Amino acid sequence: MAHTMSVDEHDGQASHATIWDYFAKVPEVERHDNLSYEEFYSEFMGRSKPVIITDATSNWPALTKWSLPFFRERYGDVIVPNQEWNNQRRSMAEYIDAMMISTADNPGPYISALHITQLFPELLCDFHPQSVWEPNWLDNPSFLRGFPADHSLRHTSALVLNMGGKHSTIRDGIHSDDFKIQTFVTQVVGEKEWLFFPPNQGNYLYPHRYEFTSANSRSHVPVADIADLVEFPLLRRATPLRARVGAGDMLCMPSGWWHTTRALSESIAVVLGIANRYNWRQVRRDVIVNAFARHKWYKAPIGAALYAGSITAFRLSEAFKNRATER
Ligand SMILES: O=C(O)CCC(=O)C(=O)O
Ligand SMILES: [Fe+2]
Repeated sequence: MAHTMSVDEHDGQASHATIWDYFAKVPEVERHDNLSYEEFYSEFMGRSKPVIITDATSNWPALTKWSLPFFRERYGDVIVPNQEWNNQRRSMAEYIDAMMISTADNPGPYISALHITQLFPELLCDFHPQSVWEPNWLDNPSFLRGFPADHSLRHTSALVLNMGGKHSTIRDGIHSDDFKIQTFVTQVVGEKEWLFFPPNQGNYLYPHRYEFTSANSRSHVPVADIADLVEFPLLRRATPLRARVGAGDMLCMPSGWWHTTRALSESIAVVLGIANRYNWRQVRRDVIVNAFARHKWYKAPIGAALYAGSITAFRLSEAFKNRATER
C-alpha cells in the first residue's frame, strides 16, 4: 500500500487543529464482502491488517430498530455504569438528551462498554453472532482457571455497546485495546471515522508507561488539539490508516493496533473483543507484563511465571483438541 504523506507536506501546511486534519490524507482500510473464515483470518487478522466486512449484518433487526430515541424510550431510567460525567452517575435519558444536542463546538458525551447482557438483555435477539467471533478463548472456562475471578481480562470479552452524538469522540483518545485482544466493532446506527496506527508505532504516540490496566496502551497525544507539534515531533513519523464506517459495516481490528474514533452523526456500535490462536502470544505477553506491574517486586516473577505457564498450557491443550480443524 502506498504511503502518501511526507514530513514536508505536513510542514507546508498551516497549523493543524486536530489529529483528523493532520492525517487527512492517508490510505483507507480495505472493505470486503464474501470473505471465507479462512481468508479472513489468514489474510487479515493473521497478517495484522485491519479490514471492514460489509456483508456481515444484512439480516440484523437492530439495523432498522435501534436509534438514540429508541434507547431513551426503552432504557431511559437505566443508570449508566462505569462512566462519570461531572463526577456523577447519570441515567441513559440524561446521556442521550446531551447526545442529541451535541455540536462541534460543544461535543456531547460518548459512552462505551455498556454490557449488553447485563443492561439490555432483550437486545441480544436484535443481532447475530458471527462465525469469525469464534473461537473466543476468553469465554473458555479453562482459560486462566484458578486465577482471580475478578481478573480484568475476564471482563474484556463481553459484548458491549458504544454510543455518542454527532461530533463526539471516544474519551480515551488514541489507545490500543486492553490485553491485546482482537476487536470487532459493528456499526449499527450512523457514521463514524477511525484512525489506526500499527502496533509497532506506539513509540510515535507518546504512550503512558506501565499503567496498571494494561501496559503502554494510552497515548498522551491530545486528539482535539495537536497544533503544538513541537511537543510531539515523533508523530510526524506515524503512518496511520483511516476508515469511515456506516450502518452495517463490521470493522475488524487485529491485536495491538492503536486507534481513535469520532462520530459523524449519532452513532451506536456493538463491540466484542476476543482472543484465539491469532493473538494469543500478544495476549500472553500483555498478561505477563501486567502481572509484573501489579505485584510487589519480590512476588512479581512468581506471579508472572504462573500466568505464563497457565496460558501456555491452555494454548497447548486447545491446539491438541482442535488439531483437526486448526481453530
Ligand atoms: O468508537 C468506538 O466505538 C470505538 C471505541 C473503542 O475504541 C473502544 O471502545 O475501545
Ligand atoms: Fe478501542
